[in-house]
Amino acid sequence: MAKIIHTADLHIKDGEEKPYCYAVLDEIIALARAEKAGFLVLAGDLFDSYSDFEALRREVQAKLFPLHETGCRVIYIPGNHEARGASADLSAFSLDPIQFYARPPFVFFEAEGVEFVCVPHAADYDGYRGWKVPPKKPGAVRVAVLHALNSTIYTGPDEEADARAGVIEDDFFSRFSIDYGALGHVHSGRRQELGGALACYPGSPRVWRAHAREAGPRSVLVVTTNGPALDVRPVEIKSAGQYKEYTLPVELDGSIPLPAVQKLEAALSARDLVAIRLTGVVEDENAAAAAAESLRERLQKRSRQAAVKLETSPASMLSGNSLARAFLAEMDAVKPETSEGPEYRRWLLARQYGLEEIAGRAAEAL
Ligand SMILES: [Mn+2]
Repeated sequence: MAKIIHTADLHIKDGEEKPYCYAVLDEIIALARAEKAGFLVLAGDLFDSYSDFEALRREVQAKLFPLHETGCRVIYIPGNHEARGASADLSAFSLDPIQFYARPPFVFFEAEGVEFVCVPHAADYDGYRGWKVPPKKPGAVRVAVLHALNSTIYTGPDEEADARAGVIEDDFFSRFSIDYGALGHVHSGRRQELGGALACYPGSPRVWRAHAREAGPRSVLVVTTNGPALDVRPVEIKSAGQYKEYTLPVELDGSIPLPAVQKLEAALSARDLVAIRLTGVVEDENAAAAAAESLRERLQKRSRQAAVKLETSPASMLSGNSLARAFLAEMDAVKPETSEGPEYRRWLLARQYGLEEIAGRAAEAL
């Protein structure tokens, strides 16, 4: 029986994000210790760029050293990001005792009855049919470590337009008798049977950017082999926080309803990355912009990072619209007497949604 902690795409970055990245790494190391894992597999993009790799590799090495001392092998292949802006050949670096495999096309080794095929990231893997991978020993479990896209698992486009990953074919897994594909590159978790193997993207263990693919709890995979059977269990990384996005309607005067802000704050953790879209029709967009900035400052105190985007339109765009004028007159006629309480809130929302609807139709008619 062997136990492997499988993670990828930590994207450790120098500068203000460094403490966050290290908190995530520390939690992964603590998990590997607690699980008494025999292997920690880092399937690429451990660093965000070559310069981060160069600046921080010694610190990361020092962090991982005690784990190695307790008997956990650390296996690491470079992803597409380690090569970003590289001015030296990655395979010339030693991260000892981390088993860093950067020499193309692959490195094969066996430990504790597990055979590893470690494939550093490449722009393509077209020549893999010619690779001299030894035949699998009877009773061995074979793990491929890859940082790549696979079109069966991930059907969307590579959203990293400036740093695309090589594509690995399904046939790779059957050809080399792979039991488990320890993949990296796709930041949301995925698992799929591929050519007789179970291939998994653990997803990034941290929130790398404001993007839907980063949403949801961040986790790593604990893979336990029991003969040919594999058990794969995700474990959430709490220090990662989550990516959360919300749309908030603003009032006609550009203000943001306080109850909505308080509700949102209550749902945030200090590690979260939060992105807000402010929508609605406003009298003056400058007032909305000022409210957006103060909301950003307020949320910044309650989260790791906050971004607020203004997607409003000014009501003056509608002043020449007869439907809008008639609608506002009707709404004024049913305006509640007090400007507080749920009834007034409902009225405000109804007016706002009505105006947005009219604004949308007016835009279509242009
Ligand atoms: Mn990548």
